Amino acid sequence: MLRFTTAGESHGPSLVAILEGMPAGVPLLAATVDAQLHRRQQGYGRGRRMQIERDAVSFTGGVRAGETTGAPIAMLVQNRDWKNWEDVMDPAPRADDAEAGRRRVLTRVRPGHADLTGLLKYDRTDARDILERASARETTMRVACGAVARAMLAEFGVSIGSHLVHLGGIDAAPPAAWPADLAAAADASPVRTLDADAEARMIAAIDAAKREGNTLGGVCEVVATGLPVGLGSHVSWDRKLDGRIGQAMLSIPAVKGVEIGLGFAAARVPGSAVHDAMHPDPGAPRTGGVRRESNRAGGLEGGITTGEPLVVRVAMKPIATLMRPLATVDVATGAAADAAAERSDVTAVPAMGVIAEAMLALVLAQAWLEKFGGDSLDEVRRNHDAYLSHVAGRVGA
Ligand code: EPS
Repeated sequence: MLRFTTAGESHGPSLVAILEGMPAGVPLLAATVDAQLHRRQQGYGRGRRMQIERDAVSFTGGVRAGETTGAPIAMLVQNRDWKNWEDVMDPAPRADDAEAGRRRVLTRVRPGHADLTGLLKYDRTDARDILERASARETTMRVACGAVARAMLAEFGVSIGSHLVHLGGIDAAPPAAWPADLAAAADASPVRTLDADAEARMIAAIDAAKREGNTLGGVCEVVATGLPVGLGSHVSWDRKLDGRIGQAMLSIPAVKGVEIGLGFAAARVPGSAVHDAMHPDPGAPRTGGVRRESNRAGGLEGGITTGEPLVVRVAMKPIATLMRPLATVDVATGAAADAAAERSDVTAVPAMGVIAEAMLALVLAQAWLEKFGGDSLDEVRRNHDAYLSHVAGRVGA
């Protein structure tokens, strides 16, 4: 079972993750992880924090001489901003704890953030205890774990990319075809869109939102190619791959919607305009010797991969920290107040695409190891190759 957990606060000393269940023998360099961490730090509309951080991973377990050993993979990323927050975030009690200003206590809870719900649930008086962990800074370690999952999947020719298709009311024109390296093509744009015309309008919209003290949401499309038919299962609710992808995506901070294939649009048209007609295609083992006329299903039927590209769209609401704040309640006094305005981003939708890629990589690597599981990469490869050659002879054989 592939599983991971993360820990660490946005302005604490460091972020950590443990990824358990990776087979031995997966080639893995810190630079491979760092390349993904760097991608997550980009995107027009980020705040000053991203100029402070230079996220770089240290392996502290599970990797030796450039390969995984099969042991839990332990990873650490330092927060460079920690040096500015040591007094505020010190794990030890301090004599000046009572000085609210010095401790950056937050009580004017932000609508749309975890500030109030978390503070009440965990019975804290300072929402900083909540927001430091609710911060999307945590996604750094998801991207680190996702980079390891991608490294394993890449051994089998699976590749994952994303691009931004909507930002703050502006649609990008859908590309005629996805570029061969979708991730790299999108990374060339400051908002990670493939539509140069929309890019200019999106940048102008981000500038306008910043002037107005506002924030913007958007939608990214995530695509995985090179998958075989047969990951996931139809037999139980919690093994259906679409459900697992939905959960993974909705766990990303501020993500409010997920679509697979046609998604919501499938509800508005008849079945003949939704389902993908099939034709014999004996030379295509990944799709079970079948070719589909279209891929409206987005690469999943019955909770199982079809072998067509897996297509997921992920919608993010605007960030909750507004420089021109909404009305709220000060939980220290009970009085009406303006919400706190902390340093933040105008938009992080371009980065969300990179995070969604990582989450998809983790779900797919988990399903991959369930299907082809082994303790070494070679064992996984033998299981995978034997399955594909079996499937190649199935339809019409
Ligand atoms: C975040 C607020 C900003 C973002 C941060 C998420 O940080 P700060 O409060 O330090 O200005 O930059 O995102 C990251 C640090 C990151 O690495 O993505 C928030 O409140 O969620």
